[in-house]
Amino acid sequence: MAATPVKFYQVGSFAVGNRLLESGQLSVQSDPGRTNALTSGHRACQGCGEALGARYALDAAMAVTGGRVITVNATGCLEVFSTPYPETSWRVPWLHSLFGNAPAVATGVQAALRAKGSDVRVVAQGGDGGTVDIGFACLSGMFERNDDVLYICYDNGGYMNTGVQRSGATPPAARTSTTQAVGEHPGNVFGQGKDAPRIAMAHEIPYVATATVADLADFEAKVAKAMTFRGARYLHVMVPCPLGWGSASSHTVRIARLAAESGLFPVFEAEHGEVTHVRRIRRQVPVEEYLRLQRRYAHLFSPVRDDVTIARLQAAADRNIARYGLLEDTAVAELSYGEPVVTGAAPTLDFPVPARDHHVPSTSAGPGLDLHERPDPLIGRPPLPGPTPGDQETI
Ligand SMILES: Cc1ncc(C[n+]2csc(CCOP(=O)(O)OP(=O)(O)O)c2C)c(N)n1
Ligand code: SF4
Ligand SMILES: [Mg+2]
Repeated sequence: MAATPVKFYQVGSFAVGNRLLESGQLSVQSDPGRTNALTSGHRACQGCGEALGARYALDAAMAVTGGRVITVNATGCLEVFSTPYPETSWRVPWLHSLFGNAPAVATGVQAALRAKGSDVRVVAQGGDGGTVDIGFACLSGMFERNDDVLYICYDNGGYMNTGVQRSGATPPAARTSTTQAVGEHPGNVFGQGKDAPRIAMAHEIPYVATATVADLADFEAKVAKAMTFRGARYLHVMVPCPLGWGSASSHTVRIARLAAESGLFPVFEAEHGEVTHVRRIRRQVPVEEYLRLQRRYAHLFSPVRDDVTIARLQAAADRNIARYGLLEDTAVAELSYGEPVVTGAAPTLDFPVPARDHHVPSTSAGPGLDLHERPDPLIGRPPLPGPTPGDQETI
């Protein structure tokens, strides 16, 4: 697909993909030749993390595949704000599925492409409700069959498009329209909900990663890396929603950063069920710094401070930090990156599909593009910023 020239109006700042950085650190978004996958004119709220995330994700996927991507989109804010019929803001081949069947539709698209002998890749995307709730059976099936699809979940912790109802990804204590801040335990309950990245890992698919819209270079790099794998891949992205979270639109990136730096949202990568990298936290911030910026947690601070609930949330963050080693500098185990252990004989299939445990380092950039050996995922571009030493560790 032809690239759309992008005009940059800001100068002298680090905005628009940090384009004033050294060439070796530039991101896809800093390139005026990028696809501009989700262009202007859509109707997302100001400061929508989902719009920001989708633009970066698809531009990165297009860049690494040479523009050979078809996108499948579940129903939700991303679909609704981008495609009010007969208009669209998508500059990529884009297909709207139902609320709950994006993984199945993506599987079908991929099967059709395979039957035609096409090397076009498939990226499916949806909100947390469409992913962890109504679409979960389809997603689990897609994982279990190891279909060659990258699925991206934009997690804003609720059914935002229909009025901020609770989803299986709504965090504890958060107020939504169906978990009101009333009663003995106001807001969403503790002890429920789904940890989708860990459930995806339990399927032992080739690649699972989490990211936030606060670290877009990391997010771009993970999308690009995901496209070097064949088989099912899952990216779970934290995308603040100013409307649903009751936050300032200017705080979207700040809140996403605090989610990661508090430990409430662990940022990591996993291959074939094993964690391979974590995004280290330079300075752990108390969860309170994250909570206070959002009115969905206002009941924790007013009319009286709820120390018990705040402590429970802090404990959840501390547990993540311990579980993923987000602060520790000791490498637990040196995994052989990209070299999964294969056990048992592969089943006989009547059509050729990539073996479950086989990482095929080939994209339309040509054979041999292997990010594990060559951390330069973007075709014809300077390499993406790599992890800062000491910031991201192999464990
Ligand atoms: C079968 C079905 N049930 C309900 C709906 C209404 N519906 C559309 S989008 C949506 C919520 C989407 O939530 P999520 O997937 O988290 O995406 P978000 O809007 O938060 O980005 C709902 C309930 C629908 N379209 N189809
Ligand atoms: S309601 Fe939330 S997710 Fe939907 S467009 Fe607005 S900010 Fe984005
Ligand atoms: Mg949602």
